[in-house]
Amino acid sequence: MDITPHATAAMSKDDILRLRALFPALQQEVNGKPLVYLDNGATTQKPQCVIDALVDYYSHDNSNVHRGAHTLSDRATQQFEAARVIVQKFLNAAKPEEIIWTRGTTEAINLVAATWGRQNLKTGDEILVTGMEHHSNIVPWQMLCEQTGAVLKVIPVLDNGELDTARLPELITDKVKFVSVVHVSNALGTINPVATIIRMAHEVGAKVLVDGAQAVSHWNVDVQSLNADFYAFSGHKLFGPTGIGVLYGKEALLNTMPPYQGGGEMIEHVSFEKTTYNALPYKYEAGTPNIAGAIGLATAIEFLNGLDRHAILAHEHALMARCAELADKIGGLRIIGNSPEKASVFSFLLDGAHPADVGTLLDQQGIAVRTGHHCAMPVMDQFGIPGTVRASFSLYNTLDDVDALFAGLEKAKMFLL
Ligand code: 7TS
Repeated sequence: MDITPHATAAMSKDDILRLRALFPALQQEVNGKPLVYLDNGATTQKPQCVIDALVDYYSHDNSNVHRGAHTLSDRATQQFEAARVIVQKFLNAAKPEEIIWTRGTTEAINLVAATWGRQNLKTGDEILVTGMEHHSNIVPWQMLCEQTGAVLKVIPVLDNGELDTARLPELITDKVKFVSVVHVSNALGTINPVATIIRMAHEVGAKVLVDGAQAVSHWNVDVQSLNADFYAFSGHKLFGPTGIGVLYGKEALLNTMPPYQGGGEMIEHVSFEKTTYNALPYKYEAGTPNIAGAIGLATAIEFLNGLDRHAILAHEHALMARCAELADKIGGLRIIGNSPEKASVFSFLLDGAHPADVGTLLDQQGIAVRTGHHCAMPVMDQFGIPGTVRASFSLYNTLDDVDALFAGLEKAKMFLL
């Protein structure tokens, strides 16, 4: 999907309010004020259809998958595998076998580090990440470096929050065996040029994982046109349940990698002498999976498929434009992350105020934001700050929510400054 913002008209306020009405958690007061939920980067709220899918599954079909000789198990298995196909189509993966269920983005990245990484890396090989990664795309690679003697290298971030792409040719050398890069930064909102990075990495024979945790909720990602080797995301940031996520991997790669965890489901035959492993995708899915979670995530994707995602993206850009306009007017606000390619993440500091205090004062007014380092300490260090206040917007946020945020900040300033 074309992610340039101006392709389509944004949604009308009535459209947004109709959408918002489908999310029960948004229809409440917090601290005596209507909830303004601006913490979508942490997790999105769930539409009623997703909640109903979970209740329906547990009320009627609850059973273990792929093993029961009975009707409920058949029903659960069919829904679980249908969910996999829905995710496959959502990412435009070539086959359902390329979709591995995980607990989330974190587990998906750890899976690749522990399997492909341990199998393929040796002393002196390089792994490349960006300076704006979430800890879940740093620490698994550091652990792998300790185990293999590989070296972690970093693509620097410019002061405006953009990736320093001028450094790519000197960094992507034939020492680099793996590149793991965030599609959209959760702390800055920066959209990274992942297609370019993938192309350059492939030219030196490296494999690439894209951390899509903050991307898939904003536009349709096509893993084949990106030519990503691996793509990871979490269901809960995509209007689905917590505890379910996805690792996409190219079939040929997944077939050559060793399994991740051992246990039931991932085996073909077990004896004390030798165990053989199941075919894809089950080879990577040891143990009873999060069946309800997979069904809930598929319901969330079908919900999204029923919406005009271009119009939603244009709407999210309109919210960010309003933020920029109001940020200019309020004194002493410093935006952290001004990349020209940016998703609907508004990270900032108020001069002289600690982010945690700003967050508390906003919460007292019913406005939910996240404060702190956002699990991205290295990029905070680069900006020389301990953290930010982050408002992250989603399809159900209105321009009124942005106005409420800035009115809330004006009030907070009266207490703090
Ligand atoms: N990668 C990115 C870019 C993220 O934003 C997050 C979560 C993760 C990975 C990890 O996802 P998980 O579902 O496995 O935990 N980011 C955030 C955030 O910004 N606020 O809370 C969680």
